[in-house]
Amino acid sequence: MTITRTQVAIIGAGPSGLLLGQLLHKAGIDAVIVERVSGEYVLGRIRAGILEQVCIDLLDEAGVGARMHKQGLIHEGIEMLFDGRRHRVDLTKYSDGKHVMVYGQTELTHDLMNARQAAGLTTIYEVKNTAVHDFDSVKPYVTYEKDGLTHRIDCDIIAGCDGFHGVCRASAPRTAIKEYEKVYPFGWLGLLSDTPPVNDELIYINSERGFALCSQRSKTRSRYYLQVPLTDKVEEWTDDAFWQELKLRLDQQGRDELVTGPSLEKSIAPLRSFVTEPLRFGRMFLAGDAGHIVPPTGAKGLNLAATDVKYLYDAIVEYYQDKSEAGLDNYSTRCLGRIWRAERFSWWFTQLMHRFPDDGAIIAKFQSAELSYLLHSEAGLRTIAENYVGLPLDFADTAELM
Ligand code: RFL
Ligand code: PHB
Repeated sequence: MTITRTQVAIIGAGPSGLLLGQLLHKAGIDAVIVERVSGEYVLGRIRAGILEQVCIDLLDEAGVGARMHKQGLIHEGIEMLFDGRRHRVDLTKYSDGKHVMVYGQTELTHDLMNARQAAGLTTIYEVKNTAVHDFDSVKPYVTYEKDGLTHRIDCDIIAGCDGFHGVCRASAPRTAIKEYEKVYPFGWLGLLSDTPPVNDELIYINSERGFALCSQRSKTRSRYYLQVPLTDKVEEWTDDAFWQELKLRLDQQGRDELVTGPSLEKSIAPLRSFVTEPLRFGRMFLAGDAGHIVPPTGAKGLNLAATDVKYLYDAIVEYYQDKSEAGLDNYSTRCLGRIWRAERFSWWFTQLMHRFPDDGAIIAKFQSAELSYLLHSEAGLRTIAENYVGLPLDFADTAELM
């Protein structure tokens, strides 16, 4: 067995792990990342597309924001389509000047991978049987297998950035963990295509045939989603069937302007709300999807991951530079304040926009009435806008009020 030593062992090279690694590197703190799959596989997962300002700021702080600022698209509004009519939410007006950025998770991950490689930092891809040990002591360590050999990393801190199916949360003692979960009775079928987006801004659609979303990655690449039953198989959805169904959920303007083309990728994602409490187990800390999942309706998953990483990074720097554990002690509480608010918004927005199999016609009427109220009320527009662009970071400091 080989034994190496680092300060922070990071499990998972998704956006959370890579961003934490980059920030720690900038602060002169040594970290090693281990990842179960290959770098190409990580980049092949088509996921988030919308960054909040806190996420943009963090990427700048990590020194990887240049391409994002060049290629990302600033969006100051979203459109909501229901009862066959579109309504615009002016995000900037109703959030006191904020906006979001369209920049794919794939691109952001690519930027972080390149920066890590350029700095000569270690990421070990395609590891097997990762295990976390002795995190209830001050001498935790990680083991993994690579090319048939077992390796051990001794460290001070383990950062569990290994997503929803990772090993870190699963290794926390069952008596010390509480998990909250809601699984939704439908999924999102996503399609990526090199076609110009149907609209300059995203369109969130509540239609009698189910939810749909018109999103984008650039002026020439579109990302569309359809609510589908969980029993649907992606192989059964031809591109033609997808485009036809999307047209049926759009309005006439959308049908006229939609440009269709071959799919680059199609996949079905289940929808789930999930929170783990706490996020700290001795010297092991969960960040990003390892600790919580939101349904994608509010575009919050990646942004929440980024704020966890910021809080964890701040705490680790404080630990090494000031020899203080106060930040590590507060990590879970700080994160959970923000997480629960984003969970609430994502759940609320999901139930407002989707057709649930057991709901009768009256629920569709309630949804229309609520949307109509929200979109014709300054308070309603502000509620949507300030949540969508992301609540301020210091909201978390009011967690004790919850
Ligand atoms: P990830 O991206 O899942 O990365 C975790 C990494 O850990 C690795 N891993 C292991 N490595 C070593 N040993 C083990 N035992 C391991 N087990 C797992 C995995 O291989 C993986 O590489 O989690 P991370 O880094 O926390 O990032 C979270 C985000 O990926 C996620 O929250 C977002 O994609 C969610 N999301 C969205 N978020 C937004 O903020 N805005 C959006 O517009 C948005 N759209 C979306 C989304 C997620 C979606 N899906 C498919 C769930 C749209 C969709 C459709
Ligand atoms: C995306 O572009 O993938 C996307 C955008 C907004 C969402 C969810 C996903 O709410």
